[in-house]
Amino acid sequence: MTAATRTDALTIREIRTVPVLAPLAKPMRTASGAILQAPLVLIDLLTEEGVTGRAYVFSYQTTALKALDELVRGVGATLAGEPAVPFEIERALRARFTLLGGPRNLAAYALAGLDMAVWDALAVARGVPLVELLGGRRKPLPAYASFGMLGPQEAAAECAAAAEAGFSGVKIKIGWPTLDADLAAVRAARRALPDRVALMVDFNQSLGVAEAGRRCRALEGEGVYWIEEPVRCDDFAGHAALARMLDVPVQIGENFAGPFEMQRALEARACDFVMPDVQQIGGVTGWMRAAAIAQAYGCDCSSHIFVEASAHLLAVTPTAHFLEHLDLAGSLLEAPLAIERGMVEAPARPGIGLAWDAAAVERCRVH
Ligand code: SMN
Ligand code: MG
Repeated sequence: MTAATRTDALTIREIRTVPVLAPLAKPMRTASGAILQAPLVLIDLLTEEGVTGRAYVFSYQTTALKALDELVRGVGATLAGEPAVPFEIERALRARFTLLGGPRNLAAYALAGLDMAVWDALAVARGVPLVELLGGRRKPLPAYASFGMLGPQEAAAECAAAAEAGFSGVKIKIGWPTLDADLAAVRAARRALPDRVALMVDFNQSLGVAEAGRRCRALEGEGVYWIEEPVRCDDFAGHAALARMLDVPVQIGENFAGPFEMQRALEARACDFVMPDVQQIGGVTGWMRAAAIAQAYGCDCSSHIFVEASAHLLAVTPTAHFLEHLDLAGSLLEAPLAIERGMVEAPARPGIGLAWDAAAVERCRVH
């Protein structure tokens, strides 16, 4: 069979979306707002060849869900009849937003979701898991259990259960009204965890630089593995000042708006670790560029939510660190991502491996 007759080439026919409010296993309180359920846009990318690519995007705020759904459908409609070629699609779609200074926020999320769906379709057409299409192989990845803001008793209980389940890391969110309350939660969590289990903390951008310095210095010596987003996510100078001052590593990245922002953060020495989010960083295409940048800086790279795609992408990330196990879409899937003794491995199914549970989707659909 010559290259010209290969059937792998796909032509996009239609984008279908379903806006949903997915229940979370546990509502998640952060110092910058609570997430009680996950507003998601489920994406089906249909091709002329009968292959369907699937992905989802997350609008964070329920009030933004319909706008994101409209954006995915509106931008997606311009792809009808186009070849399913991620790099060409990225170039064409980004060009549409140049006058806006490039796709940002919801527009960027929509493009990232379409990018993930195209890559999924390509892998499904070849009958291989996404990680293999990207040149890697499925492999077990260390995951950490990710929780919201928990009081001392609840933190101790959740940490003990996570350690029992085999997790090698646990993250709790802090940024309580007082440093004492932060320390009480951290110490309760640390006491409940064996030394082998890493304890991460996440301020969710809730502090000014001076208060962050005070609180982060107080966390030194408390057995914390990383301190995440102590100040505003785009304050690279502020994070760099903290990173210089602290022994505990500073972690940022879930809000990097594309791989170039990661490069600017690393060039500013704003962090010791990075954790891009596959939606915010620009889908599979953006992730692969970010992974190369993390490697160039020798920076350990973890993931942020989007557990299914992250299980594939971290397996082809040279400086792969931890997978964040915070499952937003599992309640809508026929087969949620499996986790075994704190380790996650991408499923052997073609593509990312997403199959919607139709009944669950209908129950959660937002009309
Ligand atoms: C987080 C923020 C927003 C949505 C989900 C999770 C959090 C994290 O910052 O790192 O898990
Ligand atoms: Mg975070």
